[in-house]
This record gives sequence, structure tokens and C-alpha cells, in this order.
Amino acid sequence: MTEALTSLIESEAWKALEAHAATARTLHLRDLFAQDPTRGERLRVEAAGIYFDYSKNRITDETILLLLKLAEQSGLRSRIEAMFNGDKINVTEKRAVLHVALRAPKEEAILVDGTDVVPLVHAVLDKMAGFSNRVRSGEWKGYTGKPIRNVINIGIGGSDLGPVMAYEALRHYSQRDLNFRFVSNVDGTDFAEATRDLDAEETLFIISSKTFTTLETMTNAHSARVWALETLKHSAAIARHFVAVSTNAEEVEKFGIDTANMFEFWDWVGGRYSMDSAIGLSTMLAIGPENFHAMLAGFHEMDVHFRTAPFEHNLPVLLGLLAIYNNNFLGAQTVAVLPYEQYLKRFPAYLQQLTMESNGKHVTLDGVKVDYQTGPIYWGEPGTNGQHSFYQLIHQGTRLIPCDFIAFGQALNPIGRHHDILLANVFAQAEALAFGKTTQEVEADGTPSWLAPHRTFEGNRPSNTILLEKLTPAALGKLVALYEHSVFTQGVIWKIDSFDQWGVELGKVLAQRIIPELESKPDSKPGHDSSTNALIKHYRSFRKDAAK
Ligand code: G6Q
Repeated sequence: MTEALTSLIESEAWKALEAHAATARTLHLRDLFAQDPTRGERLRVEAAGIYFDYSKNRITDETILLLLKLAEQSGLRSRIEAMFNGDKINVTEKRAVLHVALRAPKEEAILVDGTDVVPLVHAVLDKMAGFSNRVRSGEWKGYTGKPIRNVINIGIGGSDLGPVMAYEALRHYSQRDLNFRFVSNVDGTDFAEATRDLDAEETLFIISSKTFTTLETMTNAHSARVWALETLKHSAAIARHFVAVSTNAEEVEKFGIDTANMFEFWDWVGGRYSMDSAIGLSTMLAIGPENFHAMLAGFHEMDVHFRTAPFEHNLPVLLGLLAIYNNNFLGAQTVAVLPYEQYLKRFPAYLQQLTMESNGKHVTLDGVKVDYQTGPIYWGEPGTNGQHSFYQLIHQGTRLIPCDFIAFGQALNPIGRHHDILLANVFAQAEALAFGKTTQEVEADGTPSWLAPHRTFEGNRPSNTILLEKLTPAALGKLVALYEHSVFTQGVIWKIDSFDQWGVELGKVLAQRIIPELESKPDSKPGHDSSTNALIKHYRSFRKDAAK
């Protein structure tokens, strides 16, 4: 790396953007659109079947030029190559970051420590396809000879959010006589509610865990085994009702799952980047191997675009740079992701992990504390529901909340006028946010002057609109890859490691200390601060009550 790692805010491109933003901040989207009637057609990119309109951001052509300079200065080009070439860019864990290899076509070669990983990826995909076909056709039987009707994925974080999001997103394409559930929380209610109406003889558990040691997943997996054996009685039944997705064959075997029923992945696949790996087994079971491959092809198309398109036409680069501008130069603290597509109801939750676990970092790659903001808070809900709740704050609150609107040209469930009404709403929201309604316009409608301020919309709220033809498996792949690479782009500019997650460790360690204080040593003096000690004691008193 040629750049000094700590000099981001001192760099020429950053300073130029700061100077630019000081004046650009006063611009209003109303004026920018009035001055240039072609703006809406100019500030958009179409690639890989995605229409990306970024004209409703508080930017000028100059802003884009300066952001592109920032990208060049950050060495983004060489960092992209480093990722695609399998360099160990996850420096704190000394790992390659190769989710792009999970969707590489068979002919490609990608080397990790001298080994071409593409054949390994395809061997696992073939094994997943063979298994999926057997379960989907009813050929795979449970221990008592019944076909599988229910599939429960047990996993958490990256081993849950991708599968559950993809299942919901692609439900339209799923085999409807198979019932899919996802258990992640260590709260027993999650497991109890997922299994209460199911017949163990017809239920298959997928234990999805890269490490196979995660507390929540292993707790749920053990409860699943107990639950299954209550009905199935014989431990030999486990092999017909449990499969594993993991990198850890030893632990899988210890649990009692036949390693022939283990689907492998590798340490160069990060949890939150793993939905294309064997972690996607539930997705493949739901939509079938062909649709799964179509999804991978969608991911790959976006990978190629990201790697090869010039930055000014590069969707993930532009999405990432605009997020940087809003975050670092306009002071926005959050991004709202608003899919106008019911099937994408879990997409904001999925993106929360992808974006916030990746870019919620406080030090640079070389461990120096950053002196600028890094990852913003991502949140959202499917439209139009949010319009009747939190959009009030986006339109008239005091905070700047950039929005990503996502919509599709065709409905998967066309019913009457629903889709036109849905799309009219998404376009209307972006328009209202950008242009608002002035006090004069409000008064001209006959609103009395005392009420006019309440009904005034300042406008000038930035948004992107991401439009695709139809929610297909390929479209989902493109959309997820768009955000993955946008996250990477931002991480490169902030000079952080987007692929580790040390921030989740401390709580895990402390929980392990507290568990025996609640269970095996309930009368001991807890060894924490006064607040935690008092909470533990109070909880113990509830436990005693519960035991009475
Ligand atoms: C994701 C994280 C994290 C991980 C879970 C589950 O990038 O690493 O969310 O996916 O902690 O881990 P296991 O798959 O090892 O159970």
C-alpha cells in the first residue's frame, strides 16, 4: 500500500471535498433540478439490469468528480484487484476475502495459497444440488420412512440472516409443499415456536455454523436433537434428520452428524458474506439448484461489473461514494433502506449486518484511531408501511436521513392496481423528499398562515432509487452484490478492515462468565460492577420464584 494509512482527512481529495461541501451544502435540490432539466437523465447509471438514479442527492458534477478522485487516491482499484486475487485483505484475521469465488463460473481459477478454490466451490454446489433434489423429490426419507416436509435452519448472524432473507425474498420461487423455518435466538421461545406444530418424523434440521462452536447455535442444535429423539427414539435417526454446514468437520462429528451429510465451506468466506456458500443450503432446498445457480449468476454479473466498469459508471462504487459524501461531508448518521417489495421484508435486517458489522470500526488497518466517522447506521422497513410510521421524521424531522429506495417494474403477484399504486408511492416519496413543499405553496392551497409552517416540507432530503425489472433469483444476487461491494468501497476509503468483527467478542466472553453465576454457582457473590451484580442477584430471586 502506497498511501500513509492515517492521513485520510489531511489528503488532497478529502480536503477538496470538505471545501466543496461547505458551499454545496447550501444548494437545494429544487434549484439543482431547475438549473439543469436533464439532471434526472444524466445522474443515473444502468448496468447489470439495474437502473440507479442518484440525481436526488445533494451533489453537483463537481461533487462526483471529487468523490472519484477520493476513490482513486484511496487505491480502490488495486484494493479491488487484491480482493479478487485472493490476497489476505482481512489483515487482522490474516484471511483472504473471497465471497466472489463462491459465484465464479467453473472455467475461472482463483488461487488461495496456491490452491485453485473454484473446483472446490463447484464440488460443494454439486453435492448441495444432489441433496436438494433428493429432499425436494421426496426421495430422501426420514428415519421412519416419511418424506421431509419441514426444513429448519439453525444458525445465527451470518449463518442465519442471509438464509432467512433469501428464503423470504425468493419465496415466490420456492417449493410450496416444503415448510421452512429459521431458528437463531438462544431465547428458547424461538425454538419452541418453530417446532411446536411440526412432526419430527418429517423434519430436517440444517445446523449452520462456520465454527460449530457458537453458543446460540449449539444450544439450539442440542435442543433440536432432544426434540427429535423424543419422537424418533433412536440416535441412528440423527443421520436422517440432521445435516451440517460448517468448516469444522471435527465438531460436526462430535455432535453426531455423519460427515457425509456435512456441506463444507472455507475460512475465506466471512459469515455475513456466506449466503452463496453451503450456508445457502436452505435457499437451494427452497428454490431448487437451477434457481440457486441463477442467483449466483446474478451475483457474478455484479462482481464483473464492479471489477471492470470505470468508476464513474460503477454502481457499487457510486453507491459507496454517495454514502461517504452523505456521512462524512453532510453529517448524515444513518441510511434508510426502503424496499418497495414485500418479499424483501428481511432485506434491511440483512443489510444491517452486512454494513454495520463490516464498517462499524474505530481504527484503521494499522490500528490507529480514526478521526472521521465510519459506517453509518442502516435501518429500514418495506414500503409502504414505513410511510405510515417513521417517514414523518425523514420528511420533517431535524436530521438528515438519506434513503435508498428499491423497487421492481413487475409484480410477482399482480393483483388489480396494486403494483401501480405501490410504484406511484415510491416515486412520490423520493420526489417529496427532494422537492418538498414551500410555505408559499402551502398557503396558496388555502392553508391558514398559522398552520402553514406545520405543513411545510423543506425538501432537499437525498435519496437513491434502485429500480430492477422483476425480483428474480438473479436480481436478488445483483442487489446483494451491489451492497457488498458498496460496503467494500466505503471500507477502502475509510482504510478499515471491513471483514473482521472484534466488536462482538467482549459480550460473548462476559456472558460465558455470567452463565455459571446464574446456574451452577447461584449462591456465590457475583464478580462484576455493582450494577451487573445487582441485576444478577435480582434475576436469581426471579429464578427462585420460578422454581417454587
Ligand atoms: C459474520 C459474523 C457472525 C457469524 C455468527 C455465526 O460475519 O462472523 O455473524 O456469522 O457469529 O457464526 P458461526 O457460523 O461460526 O456459528
